Amino acid sequence: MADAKLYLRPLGFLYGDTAAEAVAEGIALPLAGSAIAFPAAELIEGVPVSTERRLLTAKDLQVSHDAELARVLKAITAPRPPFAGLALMRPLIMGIVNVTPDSFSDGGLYDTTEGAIVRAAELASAGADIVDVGGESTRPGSDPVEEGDELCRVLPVLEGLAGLQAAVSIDTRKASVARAAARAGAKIFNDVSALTYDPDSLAAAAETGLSVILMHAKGEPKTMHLDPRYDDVVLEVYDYLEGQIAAAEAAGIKRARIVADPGIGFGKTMDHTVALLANLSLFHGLGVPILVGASRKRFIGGVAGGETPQSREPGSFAVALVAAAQGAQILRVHDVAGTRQALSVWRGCVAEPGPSPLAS
Ligand code: 7PJ
Repeated sequence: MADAKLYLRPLGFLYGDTAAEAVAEGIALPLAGSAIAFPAAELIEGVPVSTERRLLTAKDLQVSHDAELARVLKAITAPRPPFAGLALMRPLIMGIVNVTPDSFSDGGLYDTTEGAIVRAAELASAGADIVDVGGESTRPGSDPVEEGDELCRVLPVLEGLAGLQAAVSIDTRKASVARAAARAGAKIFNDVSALTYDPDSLAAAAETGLSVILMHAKGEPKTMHLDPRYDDVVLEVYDYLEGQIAAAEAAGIKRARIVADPGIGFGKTMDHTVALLANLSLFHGLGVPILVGASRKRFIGGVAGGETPQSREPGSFAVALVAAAQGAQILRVHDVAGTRQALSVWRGCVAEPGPSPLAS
């Protein structure tokens, strides 16, 4: 069965000089063209009838005559072109700017607009590579927002971000909002519905030239948390994203402009989320950069306690490292400075041999 569907999950990551040496020796392969290498991978085939999983070394992978395996391996190892003008050699940080009325303790629209602009500037100076501006809450249990209301919330903010030292992303499910955002200078259309909510979204992305983030969600925000079920959450989310990437390409959106996101918390239980994060490296087989947005989400409280979103910050840093260690290219977070510190210490320790970067 040379062309049956299969999945590869890179394992056993190496970093820094060790990774480069192992790749040069042919005993490991580069992950998405980055400085991370993997010496082995789990092969998953026969899904769903007779699913079989076995470990293969980098050598096994390279000598395989299976065309589908070679295709997936190429997708995993190939360098990723810059996304929205940003090189992907280290994890990028996307800072969250909410322009939803419940995000600020008091004040009307003017305060919210001003507050959001100030917040975006703070995040950029804290080192955010991207700021993600959203005017519709899509948290579990939330109601949809009218298009006009959403535009009124986000447009003045986007207009106030001209000249910001970070790429601007619009977090929306609506094509008209994305089109207006593009006119105001946004570079990224971040859609938690993977361009499926609004029938005009694929065309809007293609016509504006915006880069897109395609996120998996099961169900609608209002009800998605109630009883999500999957046979195999990891493979189902992968298949869904693969289909949406193909749909986006068919609509004229270049692959270099696409990022995939497993959609942490969107129609997933704590166990589903943990499975996705533990198997994140599998998603490199999609052949596009991976974004993870786990910051302050509910599952952190489920795993480790933490009733309020703010109290889940340490767990959020831990998830950022779990994702970065598997080569995730973009991390969507609330605390940009804290995430940067966590990533810098981690990178300093794993990627650069010699004296500890903490010693100075
Ligand atoms: C995500 C998002 C996410 C992407 C939100 C929250 C809910 N966009 N927008 N990925 N989450 N791409 O931040 O708690 O996980 S809104």
